[in-house]
This record gives sequence, C-alpha cells and structure tokens, in this order.
Amino acid sequence: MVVVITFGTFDLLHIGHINMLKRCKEHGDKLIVGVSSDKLNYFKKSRNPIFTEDDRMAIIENLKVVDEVFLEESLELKEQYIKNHNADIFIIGDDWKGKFDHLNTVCKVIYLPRTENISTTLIIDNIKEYL
Ligand code: C2G
Repeated sequence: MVVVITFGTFDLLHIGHINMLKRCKEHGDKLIVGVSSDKLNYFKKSRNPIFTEDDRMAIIENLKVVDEVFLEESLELKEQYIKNHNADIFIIGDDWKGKFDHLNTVCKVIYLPRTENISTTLIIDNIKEYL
C-alpha cells in the first residue's frame, strides 16, 4: 500500500485545495493530511485563519479522498510526521518548490503545480469588495 502525506492550512476550502488533494490521492492508496494549526498559520502568514483548526480538520477529514488527518504544529517536524505515518510520498504545491528537497532521504518528494487564479487571500479580498 502506498501512503501519501500532504500538508496545508486549507482555510476557506476552495477548488485549488480540492484539486491538490485529489491529485495527491491519485499518487497512492491512502492519503494523510497534516492540517496546519492556528498558531503555525499565524507564524507562516502573520494572520489568523478564518476557520479554526478544529473546523478545518473536520472539513478535511470529511472529504472522500482523505483517509486521515492530524494537526501540523511545526514546519520543522515534517520528517517526524512522515516517519510516524509511514508515508512513502510527500506531496505539496509548487509554491514550496525546493523547500523540502532534504526530505528525499526519508521518502519521495513531489511538488505539484497549483491551481491558478484562486486562493484564500483572493476570496477574502473579493468578499471585502462586495461589502
Ligand atoms: N493549493 C493549490 N492551488 C491553489 C491554492 C493552494 O494547489 N490555488 C495547494 C497548496 O500548494 C498546498 C495546498 O493546496 O499544497 C494547501 O494550501 P494552503 O492551505 O495555502 O497551504 P499552506 O498554508 O501553504 O501550507 O507545511 C507546509 C504548509 O503547511 C503548507
């Protein structure tokens, strides 16, 4: 059985997230998703997510391509998360290209192209314009 692991905040779930998760699942039999904690998201993006970590985890856990979720609390713990879940492949969007090459010693690392013209930030900006 091929186990795939991926990570993300997945705030205001949108089609870019869904495309990424579907393509992750196509690379294996089991898909495990590390959902970034509220704290980690603040560290990465200097703002709090709109949806809480509990809600984001519940949403991701209930997608049919996702088999398991856990809370990602630090960017530095990737190697440990990969080993804990016996993952064979680590996949992430190409906005992170090159950033996780060192994990190639632990498992296969794949960067997939992002879906264009959609992001959580864009959604927030669009909603602001409507108000
Ligand atoms: N994504 C995508 N297309 C978009 C937006 C996002 O393919 N238009 C992908 C990202 O590349 C990532 C996943 O969807 O693989 C989750 O996106 P984010 O929630 O923005 O993830 P991020 O906050 O970058 O967290 O440890 C790594 C991080 O936790 C990744």
